[in-house]
Amino acid sequence: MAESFKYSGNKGHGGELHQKASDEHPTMTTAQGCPVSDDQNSLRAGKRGPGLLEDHIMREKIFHFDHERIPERVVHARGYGAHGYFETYDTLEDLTCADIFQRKGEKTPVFTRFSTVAGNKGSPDLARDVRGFAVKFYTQEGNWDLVGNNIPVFFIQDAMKFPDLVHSAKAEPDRGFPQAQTAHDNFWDFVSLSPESMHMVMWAMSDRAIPRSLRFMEGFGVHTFKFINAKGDEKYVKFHWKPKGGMQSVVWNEALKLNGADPDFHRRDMWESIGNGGYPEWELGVQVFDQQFADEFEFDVFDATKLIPEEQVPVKIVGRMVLNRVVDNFFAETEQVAFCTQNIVPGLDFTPDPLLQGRNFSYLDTQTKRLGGPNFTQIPVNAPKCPMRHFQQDGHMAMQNPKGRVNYEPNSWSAGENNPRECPAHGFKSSSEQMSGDKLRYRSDTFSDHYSQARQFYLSQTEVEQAHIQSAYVFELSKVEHVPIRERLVSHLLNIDETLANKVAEGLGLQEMPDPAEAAMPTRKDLPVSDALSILKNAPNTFKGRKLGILVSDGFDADIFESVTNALKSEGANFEIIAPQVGGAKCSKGKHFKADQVINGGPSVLYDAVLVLTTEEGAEKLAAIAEAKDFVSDAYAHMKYIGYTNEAKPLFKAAGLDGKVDNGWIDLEAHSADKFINTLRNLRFWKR
Ligand code: HDD
Repeated sequence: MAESFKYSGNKGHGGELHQKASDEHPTMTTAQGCPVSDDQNSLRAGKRGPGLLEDHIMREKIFHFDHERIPERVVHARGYGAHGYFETYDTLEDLTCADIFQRKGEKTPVFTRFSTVAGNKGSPDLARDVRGFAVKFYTQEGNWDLVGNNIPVFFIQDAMKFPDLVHSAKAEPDRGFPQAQTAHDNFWDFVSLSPESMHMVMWAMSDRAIPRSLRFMEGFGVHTFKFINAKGDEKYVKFHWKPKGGMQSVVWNEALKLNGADPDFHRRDMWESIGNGGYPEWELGVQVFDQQFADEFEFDVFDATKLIPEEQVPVKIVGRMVLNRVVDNFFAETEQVAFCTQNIVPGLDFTPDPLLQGRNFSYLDTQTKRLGGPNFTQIPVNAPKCPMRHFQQDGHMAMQNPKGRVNYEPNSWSAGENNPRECPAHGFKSSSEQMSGDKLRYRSDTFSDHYSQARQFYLSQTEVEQAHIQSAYVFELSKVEHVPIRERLVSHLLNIDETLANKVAEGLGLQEMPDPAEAAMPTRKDLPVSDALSILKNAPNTFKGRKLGILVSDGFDADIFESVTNALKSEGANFEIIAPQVGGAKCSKGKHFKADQVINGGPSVLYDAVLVLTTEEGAEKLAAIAEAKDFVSDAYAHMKYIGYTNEAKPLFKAAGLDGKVDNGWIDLEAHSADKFINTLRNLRFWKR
């Protein structure tokens, strides 16, 4: 991906041309194609005189610059996209006539954008937040946008509440902060007054909201959709993305430090993974069920605050998505990509889920505003890759007006490429459903259980994960200034799990335990634990796609370095060298290695595990560098595996780690590189 680099000096004075067009550089022009002779100096009256309005070249350049920004997305402003393909594992023709699922092995191009929800475009990647997971499939029968999240449920049940939810989560309007954080009064005030949000809030307080990498998280279509086959048979379906690399998250203290060390941590990781050929991959799974299941299920399948446990309806894997190409231009593609939940294709349909119904208006509306008119569908990243034939025309930036005389129908002009007709046999058909009832604003009683699945989620976590949830609530609520809001939230937790409520109340130092919140329905205590809901119970047991940080100084052990880096390569893992100088260090055999990071630029939070290779003298020197001490003490505090040799001990001692050796430390003189990698496959030493 690296560009070739050649410095062509620009002295910037003397009125001469410094960067001439040549065989290597074509002539620069204006947007109108007029060749530019001088791009350094504006037109002026006299050598030291005022500028001239006549300077059409400067005016055009500055005018265009002034218009470079478009409105950022009102939510999911910060995102990162990549191209790839979806491969269908097998035909699903018995379930759906969607063209993308008809042929085994067929590859369909996709564009996928991941995002955080609350922060602005420039906010840090490791905010505690839901991650957007939006996929545009360019199928042969139109674009299908599966606009999901990395959490399978949503905060609210009705789209009517979306503006309130988002207003409450974003920076408070009078002060303009906090940025990219829900840890403030407005958010917790809103959710504590909206018991329907309690299930998703629980997910947001879990490790799901601080993924290690966008590559290591699941994705969900959230809503129940419909599959319709060629005979018109209907089934309900929920979509799941399962990361091939397994799930993995960071710990909160690590997230806070990562945001300082590398605010672009997730996008850089995506960029690097695609660049080095470690293509991120997910499998698409479907939970398919019929009306009878929907009628018998404990909850309403049209309620987006509920999920269907995988143990109840297994996820059938139907294909895989591989992201293998970064964008050519971030603005053109990642910024201008316009996802719309209304973009579905024959063989799929919506359900009456009131959140989905509202979304189907919102996305089209927002894209029109964001991208300036109805022709955003003609921007290459949004344009379908199958033929489009219709009589829509004109509008801002219309680039694909229909050719010829016909722009209406019915018409009596002869058939041809420019005279399409509707096709009852193959065209999109909405599923037929009987509707009746009064016109009313109403929340169905079947949507009233707000706590049972929150409880099920919490109880399905490992102890480590439960502890993370407890401290996440304490952290967030401790940033809330108004004690009654804290208490109100704890009153909901009492309806979910008493131990959790007590831990949070204790962590907050609440003076008095509130009464449990009034509940529309009692919490069900009979829902079984669902292991699929835990990250740690589904640990991937691999170090593939992960990164080891190797802290070295002059004289570091060449043999250990070589055997570890070879073992990493066979695992499909990466490493970076961190040294006192970015120029690098010499190994014990005298060979010089360039460093990837200088110590204060490569803190251990950037890595999944660390290795320290130094000499005793080197360790003494490292012991005097604050960032080197942080490197190892943070790795220890974040439950990371630490590879070392005895020479490094002075550094560990200076970092306060004397006597702290546990099974998460691997002595590379006593153990082979293979044993080291084998241990790293556990990803963290949680027992610490
Ligand atoms: Fe949304 C963007 C996901 C509810 C209105 N949403 C947006 C994106 C994702 C989601 C991933 C970013 C797409 C991209 O990368 O460009 N949103 C969801 C999920 C929801 C959800 C999974 C619940 C199941 N959203 C939701 C509701 C509404 C919106 C209920 C409005 C009533 N969402 C929007 C939006 C955005 C958006 C305002 C902002 C920018 C954009 O659409 O393109 O229209």
